[in-house]
Amino acid sequence: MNDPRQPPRRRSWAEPYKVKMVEPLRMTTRAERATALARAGFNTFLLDSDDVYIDLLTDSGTGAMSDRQWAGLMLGDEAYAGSRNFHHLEAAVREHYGFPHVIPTHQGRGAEHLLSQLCIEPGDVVPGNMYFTTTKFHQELAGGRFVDVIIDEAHDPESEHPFKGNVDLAKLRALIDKVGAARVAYLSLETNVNMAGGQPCSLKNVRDTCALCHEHGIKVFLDATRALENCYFIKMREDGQRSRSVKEILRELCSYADGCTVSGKKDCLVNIGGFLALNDDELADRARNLCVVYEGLHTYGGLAGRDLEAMAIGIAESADDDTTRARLGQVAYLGRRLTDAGVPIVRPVGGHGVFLDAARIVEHVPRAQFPAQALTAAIYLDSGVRAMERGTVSAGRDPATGANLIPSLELVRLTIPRRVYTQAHMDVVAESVAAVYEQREAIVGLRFTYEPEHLRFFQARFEPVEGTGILRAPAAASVSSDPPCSG
Ligand code: PLI
Repeated sequence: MNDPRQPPRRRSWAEPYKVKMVEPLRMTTRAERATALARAGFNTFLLDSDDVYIDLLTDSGTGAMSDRQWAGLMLGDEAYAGSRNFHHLEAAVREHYGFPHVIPTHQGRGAEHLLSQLCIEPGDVVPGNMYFTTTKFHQELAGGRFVDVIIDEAHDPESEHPFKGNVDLAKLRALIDKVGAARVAYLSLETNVNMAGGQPCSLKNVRDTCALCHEHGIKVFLDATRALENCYFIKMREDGQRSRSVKEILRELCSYADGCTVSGKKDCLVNIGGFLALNDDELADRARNLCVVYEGLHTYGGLAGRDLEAMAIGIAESADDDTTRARLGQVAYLGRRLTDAGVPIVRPVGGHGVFLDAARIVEHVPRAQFPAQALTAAIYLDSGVRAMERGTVSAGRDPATGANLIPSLELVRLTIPRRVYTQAHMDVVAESVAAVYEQREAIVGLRFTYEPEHLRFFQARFEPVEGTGILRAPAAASVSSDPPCSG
């Protein structure tokens, strides 16, 4: 019986699924990891996954599919044209996102490419709520210039603003006044803004932003890659939304926009796939036509029929309050453990990962020596946990001047794949990051030994600016983290 004089006891929650199949992981020694790190040029993208224990590089395409999705793979209709799986995907997108035209693409950047080529003229500006690497790249490839119109709080890792993904309407208005509406190709509105730490936009802000754009005849395209996760934050944080389902909120959110690009590898719970969805008939015809050139016929867009089926099923599974709650709950758990250990992270904890504030953690490493890249390498060395740099390396260079862009946020992303790791894995991650935090002063900066021309973070190679390891020698000798979960 509940005792009304006692405060209600906090009850644990658990995921709304259980494990049916496991994938063994290889444990490595610290010496093996040191060798692998040097071989990878201190870039975690260049590590072999066999050398990784817990892989938090990305939540993109790394999720676990359900038994229903695996069964769906067997129902693949591999016809070149008009596959029935395309119609299943089309129906799922229409039901959940509400856009009538659906063009599958091999992944999110395929949709970004089509949209950018169709809607951007050389010299146009494309405002958006913080850049994303591939999105901005395709906008620039089409001759556009990205302009950031996100609220200032998004650039402050310590601000507790509940909707750090919001567009600053004053910044957007000033930009339209300055360049003229005719030079604004469209507004690119990302949900759960990745580079800000997985931070959501409010429903009100999306409504107001779209209204302002439409007043000026400017279209709004969502990057709805993590829209469902954004909708759960709306449900929990926005006045009047608590009793609504994420499914209902998603329909309303999308109803304000003119279309969306989606990387299905996130919210849609598949290992490959994406789509472009549109309202406008004529634009959709042109997109279907361009799809044939770059992706494949407009009913498969570079995917197999089975991939389309898995994505259709994944959309419906993700649009479920319990699934999304468990997803965000696991990310929040890791965030809490790191906060308890005193590690500076982006606040509030976002949707798809916990972002370490590398600028504060390794403040002795200058930005020109890539502190977040160095911290990422040190975490891998400690425990075999693979994270990703989201700072100066990811920001790239100014296309006009060639100078390194120095973003306000210098972060390491611990990205949580969906439905893959347990709470015990999160404990190992938290303890490893806390151990590295304690030795942070021993971390040394990095310099390029190879810098690719485009999206350099994927393939760049580095070396330490002093010595040969990522930790100064005395600290490197004093630690032993073999095996990662001994004791
Ligand atoms: O990796 P793609 O091509 O399926 O999707 C590109 C893409 C578009 N928008 C957003 C917000 C993304 O996060 C995104 C890809 N993200 C990756 C790969 C990530 O690791 O975050």
